[in-house]
Amino acid sequence: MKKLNQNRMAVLKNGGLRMLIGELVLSLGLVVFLGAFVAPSMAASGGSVTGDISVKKAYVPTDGPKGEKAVVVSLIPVNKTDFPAVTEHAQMNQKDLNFVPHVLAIQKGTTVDFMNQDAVNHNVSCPDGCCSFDLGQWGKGVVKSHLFEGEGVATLLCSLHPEMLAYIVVVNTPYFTTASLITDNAAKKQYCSYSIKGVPAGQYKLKVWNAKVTAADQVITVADGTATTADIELHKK
Ligand SMILES: [Cu+2]
Repeated sequence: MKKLNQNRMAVLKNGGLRMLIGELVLSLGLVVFLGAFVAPSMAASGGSVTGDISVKKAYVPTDGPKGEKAVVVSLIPVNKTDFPAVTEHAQMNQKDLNFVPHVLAIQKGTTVDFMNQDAVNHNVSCPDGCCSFDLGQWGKGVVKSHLFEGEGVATLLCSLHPEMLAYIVVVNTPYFTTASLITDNAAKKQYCSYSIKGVPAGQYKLKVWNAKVTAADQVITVADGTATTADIELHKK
């Protein structure tokens, strides 16, 4: 009888252990199964790149519609030059004899719509080698479009109004932002900050564009789920 009980205990112990192992395997399976769905979205979130921008030994006029406060920061992947096609159009309008916005950053392959919102005719043309074009003249409420296939900085002019000027900065990357310089006259400082989120892990060349000042390229490494800091010092061109 005693032996039988001992045997039963052993069976119960073994059975209990088997059940425990079974549950563990099931739980692990569930974790792996769910992980298969969660992991790609976590990986896709990438990292971010942020930094302070400051102007050194130079002054950038930042006031008014033609103020050069825009600083375009772009991250060019070191080992990648092909990106999904851009389907969304960007807008650069003509309003009160100005281009609005004064600086527009776009990914290469973006179509820009130019709407004339003034009562007078406007022209939009670009003399620069990367992206030269002339869209002719058109009146109020009319939109003309242009596809930017070249990389570089397109100076926009209007042949009817010599005072009109704007820039379209065409970058071969989906990872870019436009920061806006603040002028602190009392402290004699010009500065701002920038942030680019959702950047896939990898190595990038950080490039900076402003109409009046420039900065050296930097090579940075982005890791998933981390914020990489890259401060930028702008100086005379
Ligand atoms: Cu015009």
